[in-house]
Amino acid sequence: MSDIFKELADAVMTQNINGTVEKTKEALANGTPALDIIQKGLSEGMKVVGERFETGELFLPQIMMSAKAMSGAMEILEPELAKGDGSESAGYCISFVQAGDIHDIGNRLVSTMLGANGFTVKVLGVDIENEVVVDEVKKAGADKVLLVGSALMTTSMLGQKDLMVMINEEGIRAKVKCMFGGAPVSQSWIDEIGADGTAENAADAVVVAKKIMA
Ligand code: HCB
Repeated sequence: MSDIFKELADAVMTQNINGTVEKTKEALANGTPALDIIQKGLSEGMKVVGERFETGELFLPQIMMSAKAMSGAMEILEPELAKGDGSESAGYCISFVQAGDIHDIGNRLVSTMLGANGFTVKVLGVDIENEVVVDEVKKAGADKVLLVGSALMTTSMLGQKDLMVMINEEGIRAKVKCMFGGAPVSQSWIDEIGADGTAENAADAVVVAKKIMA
């Protein structure tokens, strides 16, 4: 890992809110691409935070501080990511975080990247019930709609399975493509619930979304 990426990861890992923002500004000023700052720096730090939480080395207040640090950096980075490539419309998406789940950092990032790459994105936010998602699909004028759902917990992930059942029962499966992601989501889960794809990170999400919607 290069020095600046390590410094960014360290700032998140040590809950250094001001330091994370300062390092992010410094990296941008030095010409580091916004997406690299996130994927090679900040997200790597957040991964370690998650692991240390799991092993009991860190506690919830510390994760909250790390999340605050990363969110502060994202406020600076999102306008950079949103600049876009000027491409023609790639389709209509509805993005949301599953009911019971308030983890929004990854979903925001994926939504911003999709918007920057030609998708029209309706962002529903966190803790969204499946009924709301289905209503939004019905309200959408588009012939084809991409659902971009996130779940960061094994519990909220189960809601994705229920959503697939609901979409089938409502008779709208033909117009809906489903891309789900978040740490616990795997390709085997996607296959099991009959969704259309998953992605490891925001850059990958753009590739997968374009493929699914082509
Ligand atoms: Co939270 N939390 N948390 N948490 N949290 C996790 C998710 C655990 C895995 C930590 C652990 O135990 N190792 C764990 C879940 C365990 C499980 O279910 N297996 C957990 C837990 C248990 C909890 C609480 C229950 C803790 C408690 O209260 N006792 C609680 C739940 C609250 C709730 O949702 N009801 C909680 C709370 C919090 C906060 C508030 C402190 C904070 C969230 C702040 C926020 O989002 N505004 C938080 C955080 C930060 C985390 C970790 C450390 C990092 C998550 C994160 O932001 N990652 C996380 C550990 C982990 O994920 N391994 C931990 C960085 C982003 C950039 O990555 O994976 O979200 P991402 O998104 C990627 C990727 O997945 C993909 O692209 C994104 C961008 O690259 N992607 C998609 C995401 N969505 C996609 C959709 C698509 O269609 C395609 C791709």
